[in-house]
Amino acid sequence: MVNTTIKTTKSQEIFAAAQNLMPGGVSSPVRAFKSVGGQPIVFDRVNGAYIWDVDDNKYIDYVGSWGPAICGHAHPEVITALHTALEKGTSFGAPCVLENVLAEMVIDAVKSIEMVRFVNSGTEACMAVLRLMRAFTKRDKIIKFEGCYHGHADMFLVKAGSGVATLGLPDSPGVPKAATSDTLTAPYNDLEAVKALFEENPNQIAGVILEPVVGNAGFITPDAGFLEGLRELTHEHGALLVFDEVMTGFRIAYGGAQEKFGITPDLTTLGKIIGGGLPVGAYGGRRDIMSMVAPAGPVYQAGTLSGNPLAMTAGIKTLELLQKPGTYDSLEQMTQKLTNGLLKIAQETGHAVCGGNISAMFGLFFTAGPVHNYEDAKKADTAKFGRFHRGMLEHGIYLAPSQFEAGFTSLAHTDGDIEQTLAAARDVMSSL
Ligand code: KE4
Repeated sequence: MVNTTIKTTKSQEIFAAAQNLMPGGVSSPVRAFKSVGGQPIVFDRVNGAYIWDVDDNKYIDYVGSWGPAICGHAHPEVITALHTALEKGTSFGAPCVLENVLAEMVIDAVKSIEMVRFVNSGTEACMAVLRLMRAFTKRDKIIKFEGCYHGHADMFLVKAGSGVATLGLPDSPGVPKAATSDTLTAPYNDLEAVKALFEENPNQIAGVILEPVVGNAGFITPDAGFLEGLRELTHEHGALLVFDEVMTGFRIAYGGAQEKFGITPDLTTLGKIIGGGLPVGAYGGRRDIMSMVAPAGPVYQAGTLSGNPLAMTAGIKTLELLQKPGTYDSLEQMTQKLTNGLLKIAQETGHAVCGGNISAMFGLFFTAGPVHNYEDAKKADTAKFGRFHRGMLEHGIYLAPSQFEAGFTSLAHTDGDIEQTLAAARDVMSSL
């Protein structure tokens, strides 16, 4: 029992039972609060920027289901659209015009995407894009970056971020050497290391995959020239550049981080926001590459529920809402006010903290920084982060339960919410 001022009786009962039924009592590891201490709160309902737990405590939510809730949870227009779609059934397993609609919206939004394939999660999108990279280049090796997370497929569980970093797992048992022997890693923001890998593995590297803004080692932004350098290096060595925009897509900008930074990758993965809260992932890019995907080409990938009408409906409505003029300016201003406020309060209360935001994605490290890569991130005081997280929770503020995750704002957060959050942070940081 963790000393807490909020009533968590029902959460504790439900979570205790859950631990007998599901490993760790959760459907995804990071939810178990392992690295922040205490036990997770069990959600009852969400709406807009808020969560209510099963003990009827209310929280301002800065996780937003890890990204999808950028328009606010249970947006009335999304819910209404889903009710209408539900009348026509839930899953077809056959072509449906809604897939055309969402595909056109994604292709219009993300300039590098000429064709797209829908799947059911970011993990599936990254798995498929890896197979496609290898098929197109006829090379097997890939480069990923320490601390970046591309879902839980075997070949990516090498120095991965997110829950792997949160739990401090040395990668994962059950992953055969053969699955990761072609996965090369480099520190994020280290072009020299990437150049060396290309020189040591001539004509063997299919491509480089990265989070263009990292959200799975905490929030880490690309140094000036890093993304451009990767574009040049991959061109030079006949390799592909793949942006994993599962988290940054439609969050950093409507056209993703690639629009924000003016870089054109060859392939992109998407997820989270394009599903509007229902399970969707996608991969897309150059037509000459995507045309290799079955049944147009020989690269096999499939999925029972891919492109299902409910998920397409939620994604379509969410992107429509994001198209409203001024969306990203208001997300930037509000998130900047939050992040700058938190940094200022940390400074005034004597804590070494660094961080920042890009649009509706932000992060805070309990270390003086700067944080350019995963090694830097690991210098953060995770125990202090845990105390901060718990303190904020008791003040009704729900932050991602790990130092190695990012924070997410939404169009539903108000200035009052930001003020309330900063007041809570001042309280908590004063007694950390
Ligand atoms: P999913 O399979 O969880 O839909 O997507 C995997 C994935 C791929 N690429 C990036 C950049 C991602 O951020 C993710 C998933 N993000 C985590 C949050 N750090 C999902 C939360 C969780 O694992 O519970």
